[in-house]
Amino acid sequence: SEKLRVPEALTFDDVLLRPAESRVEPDAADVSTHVSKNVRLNIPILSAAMDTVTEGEMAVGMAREGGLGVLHRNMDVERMVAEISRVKRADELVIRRDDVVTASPTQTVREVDAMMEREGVSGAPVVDDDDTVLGIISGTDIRPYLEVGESDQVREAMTDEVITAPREVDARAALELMYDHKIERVPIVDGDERLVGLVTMQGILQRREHENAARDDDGRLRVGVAVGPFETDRAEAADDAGADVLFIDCAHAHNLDVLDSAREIKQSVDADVVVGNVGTEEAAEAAVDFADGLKVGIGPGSICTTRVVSGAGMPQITAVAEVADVAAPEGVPVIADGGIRYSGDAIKAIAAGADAVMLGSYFAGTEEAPGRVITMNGKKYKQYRGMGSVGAMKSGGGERYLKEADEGEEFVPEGVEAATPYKGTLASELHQLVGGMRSGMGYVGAATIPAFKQRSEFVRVSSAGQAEGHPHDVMITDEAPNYSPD
Ligand code: RVP
Repeated sequence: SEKLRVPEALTFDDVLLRPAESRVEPDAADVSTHVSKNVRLNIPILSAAMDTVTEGEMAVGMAREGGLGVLHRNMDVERMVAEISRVKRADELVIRRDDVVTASPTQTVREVDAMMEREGVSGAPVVDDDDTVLGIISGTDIRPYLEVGESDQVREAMTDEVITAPREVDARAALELMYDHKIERVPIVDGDERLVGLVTMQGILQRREHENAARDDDGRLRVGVAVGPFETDRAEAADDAGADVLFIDCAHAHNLDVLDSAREIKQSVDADVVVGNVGTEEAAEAAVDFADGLKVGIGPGSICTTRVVSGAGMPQITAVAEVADVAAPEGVPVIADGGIRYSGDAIKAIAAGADAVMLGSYFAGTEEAPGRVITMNGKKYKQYRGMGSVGAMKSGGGERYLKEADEGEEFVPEGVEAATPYKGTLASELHQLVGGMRSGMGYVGAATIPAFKQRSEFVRVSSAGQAEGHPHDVMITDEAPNYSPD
């Protein structure tokens, strides 16, 4: 029957990269990439918009390492704005007035000591009622007063010759001031000597530690935000709060109502708009004229049951390749979302045509992920659940699957609630992930992501070949940091 003359679709385990002549040392490979038309990252990695993967802490961690965290949308708009601000402010040179802990001249030394301890700061500008900077007080000023002069007022103990700087100060000038005057913080003031911010030595050093961070034009960390396909208000609020990239968060973006709405959202925001998920050439064609990026993945996710429940899906390597065939000639970046278990899968996705990859389960076990830590049989796990699972849909995620349940009615879920081994820090996971991807670039002989996409070729792997590729006929005695038999 004609109906059964069907095309083949492949996924990660079906293919391997063909090794090729190379002079590329993995460490020297440049892994920077575009995640959307106007946003570049220094590593081609995104963390998934899931309520057990990406909130502010994960997004800060991802951006500091050069990637992008995409905040999930199982939270109200107010909280979303707060999470965006948290990322945007994390590495700012100038701490804004509202976030600066200040002391008043009439507080007692004891009160200020307790306040600094509570707020986790080691010094504070002293300001009067209209925010005029009168002095600065630090642990060193306070120490001689502890016990004997504890009830003395701050104005007695503070240093009143304050070195301040104007708003326009840059990191180098601020550091020079600090070295010249042997101080650790410089209040930033307006023309009337009113406090508008604070620069600290610690803040400057912290920024230096993250040289590879993904930053916007103002030097703030980048952040992505998921918005529902029909949530224009959320999209506008995220845009106003400084989101760099909005991700239309839908399990089937080839739905024409979703595309109409996404098009409208694109028109009302400044941020880039990535449309997803798609998995076919036709879907890519329907969105490529307005999208700033296309996200690919219909059913590959580790916690996803879409293919089983609905009978629909596209094996991920084929899906990425189909979408990339349409998107690449138009200059629209492609993100491969879901199904990545190993660094080898991630670099295969890029060979298939993706510019960047998004992972959920890989990061859900890290400290930076929001999920609960669970102990089972003496081993630590973290909660990890699909956004289409009953639990996540109950807390608001149903719209991704274009589903709503009326009161008393049951959801038809397309995901499961699970646990994943607890893993330690995001930085060490990313080190393994990106390191493995660099190795892949070395085997193919490509020094950049665009060159790698061009140069890489696949070979098809049989199930015997697949078994050969994993450790076999041995008993693993020591766990490797980048391999676990599943
Ligand atoms: P993985 O990295 O394989 O854990 O997959 C993560 C991806 O799975 C997400 O980025 C999202 O596209 C998809 N997802 C999230 N929830 C569900 C579901 O409940 N079916 N799927």
